[in-house]
Amino acid sequence: MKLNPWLKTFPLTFVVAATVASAAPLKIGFAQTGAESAWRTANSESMKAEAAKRGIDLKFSDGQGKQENQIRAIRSFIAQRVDAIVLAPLVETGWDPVLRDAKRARIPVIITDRTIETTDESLYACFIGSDFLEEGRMAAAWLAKKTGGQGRIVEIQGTPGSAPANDRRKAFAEGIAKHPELKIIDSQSGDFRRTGGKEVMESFLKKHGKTIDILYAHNDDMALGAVQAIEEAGLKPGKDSIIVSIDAIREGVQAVVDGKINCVVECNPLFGPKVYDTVAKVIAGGQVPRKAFNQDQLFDETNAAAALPTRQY
Ligand code: GYE
Repeated sequence: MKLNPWLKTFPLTFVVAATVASAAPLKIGFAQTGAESAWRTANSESMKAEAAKRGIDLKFSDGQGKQENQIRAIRSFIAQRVDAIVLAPLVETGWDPVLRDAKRARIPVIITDRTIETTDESLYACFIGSDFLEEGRMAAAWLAKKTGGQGRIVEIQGTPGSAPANDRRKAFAEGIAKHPELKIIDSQSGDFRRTGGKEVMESFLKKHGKTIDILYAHNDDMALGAVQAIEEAGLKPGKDSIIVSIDAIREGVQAVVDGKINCVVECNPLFGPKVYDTVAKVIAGGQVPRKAFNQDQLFDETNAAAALPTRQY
């Protein structure tokens, strides 16, 4: 057998060890928030399917809507010596101690989907997700135009303390502030869940009845739950009241086509490929943007029907 000249210079055991090491699949731990919405299911699917395609050994943890579960998952990823950790943080605060543990273990952390608040920016490599402030602004601008700047709004918020709930609330409030006749009369959390949206809308309808002109929901699932509550109250969603929500899941876009929701702002969850490209770069010591935002658009009666057949989530 003719040995390649490179091989001859190395002891065989080293060559075998090196070959085995390079063939070992990348081990990545992903701490997901839970399974609260269709958006979340699509995001988990994108992460799992892309990992399988690339031969990545993905350790997937469903946090079941609890930060302590996500923290425990990260600790277990550190113990398993994963190559990188991907975190979709349920809420914005409270991550520093566990991220410090990961840093000490020299395991890079990539934050996806939701941003965090930290006193030490070196605790994570980068962020990949949507711009929630921009989504809130888009919803407010669309509404102001549609209503001529008038109406009584009820708001169904996402999970308290989460980046999308905080940012969508803040940017929307700022957006409508220019229109004094556009007012939020009530606001409560539906925890990004369909049942939550339904329950909150039922209580709004009891309290405010037909004086509600507009519903702003922080995601489509809660808007769809509210649609059910409105119909059960004998009213026509999308007609008796205007409904705006965020995500643009297929069912949300379908509801726009059916005239039950008036506008959905897109928030794309299918960023598995982008996450793994970034993880690979970070592991190789390459430069990555600090924040990479997905491009999102908006669907209403003018473009929903055309977009529906190609919606991927
Ligand atoms: O809008 C909602 C989900 O963090 C962007 O979480 C995500 C949000 C999404 O439950 O449907």
